[in-house]
Amino acid sequence: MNLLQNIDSPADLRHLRPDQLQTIADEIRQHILETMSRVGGHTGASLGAVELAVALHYAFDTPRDRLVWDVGHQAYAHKILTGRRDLLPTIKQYGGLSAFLRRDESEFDTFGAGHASTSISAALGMAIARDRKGEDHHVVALIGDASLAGGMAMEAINQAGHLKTRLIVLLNDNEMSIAPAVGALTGYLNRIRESQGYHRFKEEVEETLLAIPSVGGRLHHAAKTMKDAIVQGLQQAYLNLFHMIAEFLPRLVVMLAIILSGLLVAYALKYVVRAVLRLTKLDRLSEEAKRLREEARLLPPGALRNELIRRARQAEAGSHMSEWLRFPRLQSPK
Ligand SMILES: Cc1ncc(C[n+]2csc(CCOP(=O)(O)OP(=O)(O)O)c2C)c(N)n1
Ligand SMILES: [Mg+2]
Repeated sequence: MNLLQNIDSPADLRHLRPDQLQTIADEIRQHILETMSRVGGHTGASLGAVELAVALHYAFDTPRDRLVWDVGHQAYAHKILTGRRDLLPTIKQYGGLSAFLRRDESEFDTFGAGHASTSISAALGMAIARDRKGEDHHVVALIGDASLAGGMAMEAINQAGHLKTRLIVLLNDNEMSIAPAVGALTGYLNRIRESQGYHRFKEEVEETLLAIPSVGGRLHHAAKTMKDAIVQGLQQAYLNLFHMIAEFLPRLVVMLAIILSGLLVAYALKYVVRAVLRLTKLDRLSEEAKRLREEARLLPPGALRNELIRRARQAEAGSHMSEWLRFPRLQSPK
């Protein structure tokens, strides 16, 4: 209890560096285990909420910001951090600390609970009062996964969403109630949790690395540094890409416009050339028709003359303007 013995209030806790918080959490856990093994009490739920209590008292300005615990049986770390560290052995005993939260026991106990599912409702009331008084502190409700399924919690969520009051609700989802949690909401929470497969995977990798004797901590640190570097590198690459796009986009648009208009001009030219060629061919065919008619006129009536006249007509038909100026794709099938 090296660090913890100097923590008499959350204000003391907030003087620590973030890297000291895990030590504090470990010392609190040790204190709870040692004490409860002697005097008895709610051990499991409280052991599961040690880091949560440390983080909340560190992040929020308690008691100005209001923390509202649900049931209260998981708040031993909260009691230890809020000036009741040395009284913990008196818990659940006559004249001693309550096993739950009591407003007359500490100004940090904002709501005396014992029943489950009350925290959001109580916190909502506090948030509404805060707004009416023109104050600006935070109100944070902490609720367990089983208590969240209680009717009162549902009513409070419904009302809080309706009023849109500024309120923080934290779900302490330990997949546990008095017995393993069941029900539709538990199923829903499980589905959300499973969809966070990446976080699970990350936790498992971290746990595996940390479990390796002696070098585990360093391996974990190295892996984290490497992951952070990759993430940072990717973020930088994305940023560079966006910068490049922002810089080159106008030029790209101009280039595309030039290419597009070039294509259009080439396409138009193609048809001009084709039309010129056709007109030339038209002239040639009408010359041919004239020549054939001339030759046919010199011949006596008969098969050969008829053949020449037929070819001359063909050439005349071919030289017809409307026929030859029509572009091939627009021609109706014959
Ligand atoms: C109205 C009411 N019903 C039942 C209980 C009994 N009870 C005590 S703790 C608890 C469930 C707590 O589970 P959870 O909210 O997930 O918190 P955890 O213990 O996991 O931290 C229940 C139902 C109660 N305290 N109040
Ligand atoms: Mg639970």
